Amino acid sequence: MSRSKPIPPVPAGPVRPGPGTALRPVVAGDITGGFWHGRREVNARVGIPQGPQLLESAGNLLNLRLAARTARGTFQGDYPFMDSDVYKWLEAASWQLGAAGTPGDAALLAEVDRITALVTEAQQADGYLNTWFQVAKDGRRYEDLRWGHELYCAGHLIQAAVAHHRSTGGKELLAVAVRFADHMDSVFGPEKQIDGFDGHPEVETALVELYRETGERRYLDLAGYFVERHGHGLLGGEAYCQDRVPLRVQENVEGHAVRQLYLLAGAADLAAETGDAGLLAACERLWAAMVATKTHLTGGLGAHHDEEDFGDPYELPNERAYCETCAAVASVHFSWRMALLTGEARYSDLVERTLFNGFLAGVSLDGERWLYVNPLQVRDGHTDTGGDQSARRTRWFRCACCPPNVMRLLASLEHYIASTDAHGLQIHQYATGRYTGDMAGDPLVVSAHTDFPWSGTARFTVQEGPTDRPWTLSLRVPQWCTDYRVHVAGREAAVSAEARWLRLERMWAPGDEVTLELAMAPQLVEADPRVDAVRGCVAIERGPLVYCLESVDNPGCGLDDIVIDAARPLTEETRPELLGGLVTVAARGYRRGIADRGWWPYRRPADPADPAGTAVLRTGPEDKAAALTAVPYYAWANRRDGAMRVWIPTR
Ligand code: FUB
Ligand code: ZN
Repeated sequence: MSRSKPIPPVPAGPVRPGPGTALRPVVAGDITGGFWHGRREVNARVGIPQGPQLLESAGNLLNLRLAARTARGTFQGDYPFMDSDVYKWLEAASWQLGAAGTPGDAALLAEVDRITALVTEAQQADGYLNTWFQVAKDGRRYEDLRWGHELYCAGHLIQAAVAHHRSTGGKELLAVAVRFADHMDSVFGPEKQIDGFDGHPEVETALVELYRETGERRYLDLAGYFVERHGHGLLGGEAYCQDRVPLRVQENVEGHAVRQLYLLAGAADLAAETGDAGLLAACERLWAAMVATKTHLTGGLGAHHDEEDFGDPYELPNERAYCETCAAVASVHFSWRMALLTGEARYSDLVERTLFNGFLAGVSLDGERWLYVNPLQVRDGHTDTGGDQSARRTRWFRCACCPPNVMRLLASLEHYIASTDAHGLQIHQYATGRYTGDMAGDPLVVSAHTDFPWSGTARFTVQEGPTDRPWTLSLRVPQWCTDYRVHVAGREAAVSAEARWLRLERMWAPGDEVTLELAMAPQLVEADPRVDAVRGCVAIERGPLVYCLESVDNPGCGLDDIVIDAARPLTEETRPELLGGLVTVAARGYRRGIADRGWWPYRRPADPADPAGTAVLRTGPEDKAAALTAVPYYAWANRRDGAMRVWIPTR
């Protein structure tokens, strides 16, 4: 494949909203260096290329051949959504083909073409496509909307097709997606064969994007129909599949976390296209309630292993935290749409926190092993049951939804960094690269150079833009940052953040430079006191990174016995040789000497006036001072198995 890469006239990434949003994605983005470039390089070199072989050995590709009747055998895998892994991989590979570093990757393009052909052959004449129902269920379609995942898979197919079309100009996969969408449109609707929706949302956001790609209004209407049919008991009324209550009146997020978040992403897309204020208000309300009451420090979402769902407000366990990697991906999708819709910085704060912590922990540093669940603690003496929900990294899963989800987000990450509007360009995330906005037809090109998250300094250079009128470069001040300085052309600029956006409105010329310095000393944070699981504990953060203790760095006693001395300062150390290069944080604390309690572990408090020992750090004669070493959470579980904890007791 030989392609030049002219600047596309419209945003080339996963979300291309119409005129109804406050902000628009940049028309082109390119991460050229620094932290995220490193993670994306591993994804491009190791993560994505291993996909076809893994999909072959797990049977996903054979299922397509069986559906096409070009092979003989029985359905492979345990789940009706095996096809979705193929589609997510196709989406990841397509974004990768569109990324600036990889045009002309002939081997990857050949794999995409080969697998696209398998998908095309498996599709039925009327547009239907789901290998589970075609092969294992004798073609009995739509008999189990609650669990069948047919439209969920269709959603992933559509997103792959849009990515393929936007990145490569290829129309084959888009044609498959359009045929399936037309089929769905002929079957689903109030007056049609089936009045219902899929128990796993995903098709809603995908159909809106297909509308954006093709201009076909029926897809937007179908997405709207699906969103509105949730919550009326059509699938039995369970929160699990978002059927207990309509989104418009729902008070807090509930049920299966990934399902909830994909549905909200679709609702935000709909609000963007239709201007539906009620739907936007529901999205804002649910996002705020989720963040205030159901979000782990890492941005992880989903408290329960049982049903992979949200817990009650403030029910945020550590060692049993579910925090599925897919939920982190879905959260980024939802929050980014909300950032574009409203222009508010808080949505990009959550994107940042999730990307650097709850999301990135999902893939090993070498790109070969994965976590499906992302706990905040693994106890000393942990017995791991293995399997998909293991707290140990795994090569692939029986339910392999998370790995290709990580691949597709990393491969499209450049589209989540910056946005543009009629006034200029906004930087949401700090990543070395080049971002091209479109200010009412005028290209704006700004490059960024930063060592973030290791340092809080980012330098921006105007590369291109109108010189005959002022425009605004906006920089987000992250939620964790309380102190910052800005220099424009080497001179300190007196600028204060409004709603955490620094607005630099100037007559800019190519070559103009802005330097932002965000103070990012390590700090301790505590949780809302209603989070019982971590009462009396603190966690270490530095900039956007949440830190954790791992037993490999803290030998000599179990992590369950460690107490941090919160009054002592934290210090940091740059460790280029450790885990790909990172900054560690050191704290002082104690290894708690536990007095013998006899056979019964419970007893009356030593001080009835202060039963939990909350007043001061108490050290007993048997306690030993300890130096504690913390590493970024995203890097945990990349060495030998052991204990880990994010939240550390203070007494
Ligand atoms: O049901 C499809 C996917 O499998 C969900 O999104 C994940 O939570 C896992 O259950
Ligand atoms: Zn998953």
